[in-house]
Formats: sequence, C-alpha cells, structure tokens
Amino acid sequence: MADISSSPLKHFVQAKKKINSIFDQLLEYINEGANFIKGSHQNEGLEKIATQHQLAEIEMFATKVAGIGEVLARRHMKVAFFGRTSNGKSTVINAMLWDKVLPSGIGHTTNCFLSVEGTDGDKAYLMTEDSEEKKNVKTVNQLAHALHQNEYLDAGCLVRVFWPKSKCALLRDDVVLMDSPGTDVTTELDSWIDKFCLDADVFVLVANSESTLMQTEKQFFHKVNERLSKPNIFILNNRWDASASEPEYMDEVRQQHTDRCVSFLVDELGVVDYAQVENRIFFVSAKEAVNARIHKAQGMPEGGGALADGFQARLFEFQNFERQFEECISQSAVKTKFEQHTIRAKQIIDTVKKIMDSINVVAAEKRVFSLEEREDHLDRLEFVRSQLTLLTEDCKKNIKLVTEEVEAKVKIVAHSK
Ligand SMILES: Nc1nc2c(ncn2[C@@H]2O[C@H](COP(=O)(O)OP(=O)(O)O)[C@@H](O)[C@H]2O)c(=O)[nH]1
Ligand SMILES: [Mg+2]
Repeated sequence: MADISSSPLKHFVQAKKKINSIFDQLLEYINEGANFIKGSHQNEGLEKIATQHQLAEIEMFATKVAGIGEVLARRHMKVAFFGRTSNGKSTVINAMLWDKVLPSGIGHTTNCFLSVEGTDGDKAYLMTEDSEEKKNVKTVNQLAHALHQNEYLDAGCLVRVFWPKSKCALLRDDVVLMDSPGTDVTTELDSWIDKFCLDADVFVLVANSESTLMQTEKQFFHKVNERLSKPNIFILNNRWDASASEPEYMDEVRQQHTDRCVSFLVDELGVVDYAQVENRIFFVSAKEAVNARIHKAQGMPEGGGALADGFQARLFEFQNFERQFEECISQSAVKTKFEQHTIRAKQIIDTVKKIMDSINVVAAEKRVFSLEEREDHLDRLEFVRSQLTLLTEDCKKNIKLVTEEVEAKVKIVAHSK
C-alpha cells in the first residue's frame, strides 16, 4: 500500500496484476468445467448428463477468456501530446523521461507519430509499422538520423521507440508516451484521431506561452471531444522561462493565458468543471526541466550554472503537473481499460454457472432415479432370496418325505422276508 502513495501509477499497475490473476483463475475454473463434461461423456452411464452443445459453449468461453486475458496483459496507460511544431512536445516527453530520448529542435520535425514505451532489455530499438525488424538505436542522434533516412515514411504513420525500463520509472509503470507531428502540419486530423487517439487516456496540449492558443490546436481538441466522451486534457503553457525576461508583465500574461485555457476547457469543450480546471493548466519550462534532470542524473547541480529567475518555481510546477497527470491517467486507465472486460467476464461466468447448474440439476435427477432403481433392484433381490429360501425348504421337505417313504418301504420289504 505504501507504493500507492509514492506513485499513483501503481494503482494501475496493481489493478492490472490483480485483474490478470483473476482472469487466470477464471480460465482454470472454465477449463475444469470443460474437463468434467468431457469426462462424463466418456462414462456410458453418465452420457446424458451434459450435452455436446454445452461442452462446445464452455470451450468457446474458455477461448474468449484466454483472449481477454491476453489483451489485458498488453494493456498500458497512454498519453498523447499535441500542439504546434516547436512548442516543445518532444522536450516535454524527454523531461518526463528524465533523458534525451526523442530528438528535438530545429530540423527534428517529423511527420510521423513517435511512441515511447518500455522494453525489459537494456538496448533501445525502434520499430516501424511496415516491418517486424527491431532497429537498434544507441543515441538520440541515431534515432533522428533513422527518422530522417526514412523520409518516405508516410505522414501520420507510427514509429515505436522502445526504451529500457531500467532507465525510466514512467516506462516501468506501463506508461506509453506518444509524440505527434505538429497540429499545424496536417489537414488529416480526423484520421489521426481514429488511428492514435481513441485509446489514449490523457491528452496533453503543449502550448507556447509566448503566443496564444492557435485555432488548429483548438480545432484538434474539438474533434477529439466529438469522438471521445470527456477526454482528459491537460494544457502545458511551455517556454514559461521566457517570462523571466519580462517580469513586469508576468502576472498579467499568466492570468490572460489562464483565463483563455479555462474558458477553452470548461466553456468550449466542457471536459472539466471550474473546481478541477486549476489542476489541468500549468506554466512550465520543459527545456529547463529536462536539463535539470539530466544534470541531476549526472550528479551535477540542477541548473547547470546560470539559472533564470523563477527556475525553481517552474520546476516545481512541472513536478506538480506530473503528479496530477499520474493521478488522472491511472484512474482513467483502470476504468476505461478494465471496466468493460470486468463486465464481460461477469457475463461469461454467469452463463458458465448456469450451464454447470443445469448439469447439476440433470445429475441430481439422475441420482434420484438411480437411487429408486437401486431400491427396486434390492426389493427384487429380497423377493428372489425369499423365494429361493421357500424353494429350498420345499425341497428339503420333499427330500425328507421321500427318504421316509423309502425307509418305510425298505422296512416292509425286510419284514416280509
Ligand atoms: N526556452 C525554451 N525553449 C524550449 C522549451 N521547450 C522546448 N524548447 C526548445 O524549442 C525547440 C523545439 O522543441 P521541440 O521539443 O522539438 O518541439 P516540438 O516540435 O513541439 O516537438 C527546441 O530547440 C527546444 O530546445 C522551453 O521550455 N523553453
Ligand atoms: Mg517534436
């Protein structure tokens, strides 16, 4: 339980473990039922207890439960990042991963989607949709290079980056992060949503605090909102370090951005209410955060020397965002990824129970019938036995009579001599 308070993500991880073990037990139970029926089919006396149809039905449920179990084992929490090119999406992901995993900056705009997920091995690799090959990537530069070499990669295709779980806590806890091309580079928002977003648990809009929310960014989330009911959306006003150069306007700018974000999330999209919206809007500097974390990992001071004003506050706000994000994604994922399957499993188990119940009823009837039959047989046996006794006595009597008769006759013969 202590783990849960340390990271809300554990809520999902533990729920997944639990639901997997429940599905294992279910499968065992159903297989036991199927084996029982098979056994009864091999025993002539029990032939009519369970039908072939019932066996087929139970075996089908076993296949279904095994299938759901496999799907559940592959379930993870997914967060998708959107926003205009250069707002800092890739940098935010790197900051959350505490490492420069994805290429960022000028020249590193890709028109494909990049997902980052954990691998148990200690080597990073990537996979494209068109092949099964695991391409090794040792460094970010190599990754960037691989992406550029593949310029023929279709716009809107997916490249999956597998990064060692040992290097990153988020990946260990089953989170998949999805980087997107800028919302400004496509007209195909609809197909993006269908392909990449329907199973996302959380969306992060990475906005640029140096400008206002763009129409294309808003448009995208309107479309997401049409397809999903109440998507979880966070807004990161990134590049907030820029505000340090104009401290006199900082509060005013922050208020202005906040008002616009609140009105977008609450009034326009209706995805959160006023009470919760403050946990969805953050002012951060992903660049500072990733640098600080890399320095820390190398045992150097966080700021690496020159720190802009407000650095600590921005870093703190980044951590705060992560906390809220973890809480939200794990709650949402447990619900969306497991609830339907739990309901389905319950239906299956109810049906299997009904089948086993009806077999039980037939078996009980058969038992009563057999007991009565046994009683009949015993009665008959008793009757035959008593008949046999009577018969034996009769025989004995007859033998005695005959013996006496013979004796008498022998005596008469003897006397007459
Ligand atoms: N000053 C500043 N620059 C940032 C920040 N975040 C990202 N950048 C820079 O902005 C550029 C674009 O970032 P990138 O992550 O590639 O943006 P993307 O196109 O949205 O993925 C890079 O040169 C980053 O170093 C930030 O918070 N502050
Ligand atoms: Mg990028």
